[in-house]
Amino acid sequence: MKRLLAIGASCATVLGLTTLAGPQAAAATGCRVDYTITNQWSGGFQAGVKVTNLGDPVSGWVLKWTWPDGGQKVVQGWNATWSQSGSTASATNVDWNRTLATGGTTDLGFTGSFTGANPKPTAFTLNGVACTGSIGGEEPPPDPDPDPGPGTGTPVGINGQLKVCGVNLCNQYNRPIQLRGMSTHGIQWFGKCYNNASLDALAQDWKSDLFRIAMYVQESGYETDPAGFTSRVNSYVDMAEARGMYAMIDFHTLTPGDPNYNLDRAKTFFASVAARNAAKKNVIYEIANEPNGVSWTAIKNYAEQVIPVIRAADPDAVIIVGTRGWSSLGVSDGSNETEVVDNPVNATNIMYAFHFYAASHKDNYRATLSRAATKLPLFVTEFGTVSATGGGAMDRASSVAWLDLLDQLKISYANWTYSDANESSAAFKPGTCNGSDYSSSGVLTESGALLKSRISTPDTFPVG
Ligand code: IDC
Repeated sequence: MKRLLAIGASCATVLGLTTLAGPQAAAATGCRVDYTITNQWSGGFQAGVKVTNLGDPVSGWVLKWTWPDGGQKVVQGWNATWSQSGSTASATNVDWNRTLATGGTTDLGFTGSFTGANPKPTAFTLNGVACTGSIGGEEPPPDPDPDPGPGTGTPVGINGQLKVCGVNLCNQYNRPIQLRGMSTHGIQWFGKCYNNASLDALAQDWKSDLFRIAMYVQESGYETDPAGFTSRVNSYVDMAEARGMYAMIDFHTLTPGDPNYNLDRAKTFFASVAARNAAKKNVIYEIANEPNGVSWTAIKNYAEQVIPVIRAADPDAVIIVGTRGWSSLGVSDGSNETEVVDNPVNATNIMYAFHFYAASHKDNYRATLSRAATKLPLFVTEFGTVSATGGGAMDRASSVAWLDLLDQLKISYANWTYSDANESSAAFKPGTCNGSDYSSSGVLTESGALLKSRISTPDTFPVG
């Protein structure tokens, strides 16, 4: 309201019509559209369309534009329902991106056909209002009395040191929260993707709460250079901290599947990173990514040896324990959560990992998670929108069902991967990390666009 009054005072003529109806009826409107042609071939092209709502929050929207030379047609689009009438294209929200907060963005895209020169559209409307990149056609004056109030600030600034309370992840006020964020790919391969520009985009543009640092142990990872990988992990922790994000240190065991194979390495590594980062509030430890081909008893035994090493240096951090069958709570091995419920790790302030890949893991995995969430503190430290190989087509319906379920249960998550790997689970198109643009919609894959639109919605962290 403060902002509306300020605009009314400075540009009464622009808002003259609406202010006549009384200040309470004068909804602020405004939008910005960034349209990027990301690929073009003979007669066809692909474009990314980033929509930013600059006005009051909207619940339901239609974006329209008219092609300047009438030569283009939308062939297939995503993240909206698309149609075209004559030379006017329309994109209508789908259910999960219906709400756009003030400053909220959503990334859409489509493939199209064209004849002629394929000029970009220059005029866009959102719910009938011209998208001029400002509110009501004018830049608002700066707020003379900015009042951040509760609920603003960075995720770590608001929530502080985390702890497990009951089955929830809780903040410094002992209130349950959900963290939403992204996982790196293997840092031994994709180090070029983790730099100041990409971390800025993750914190500011994606509004991510969490940065998971996937440090493979095998596959040219930690075992080849323990000191080098330890120091890289620490520098990523610092980069996340500088931007107010939580950092999850993932000891990314995968093959071999028995975490005890790496027990000595885990003790050495965690003793070092826990001592170095003990005073920080933003660190979460994940001690074994995906145990596989191994019993729950063996995993529990590993956890009960590694956890005390971390606790000795950093007594209050949350620690996450992987579960049987690639962190499926045993489901991928034909078991279920009861083996953990009946025989939990003997430690406090811990959570259990649950992983899924939306195109491979559906209703029976969702049922397990829902059931287990009433009994165990769970953290989805890794999931993909695609198949368990990390590739194949994105399964949008299953991914949205999963994300809705996680939101409903307030289960925190990190998506695989914030990288430009040449596989459909990656958020960026191949080659993105060779450049410096991590923000425009044109660099996102279909999975990246979905995740960015989900993660960047405002957090509702409870305070006090
Ligand atoms: C995959 C990567 C792929 C890499 C492979 C082996 O996406 O590029 O070649 O690992 O290192 C997991 C694992 C995660 C996998 C991912 C997709 O935690 O390391 O990454 N996945 O297969 N569990 C289930 C799926």
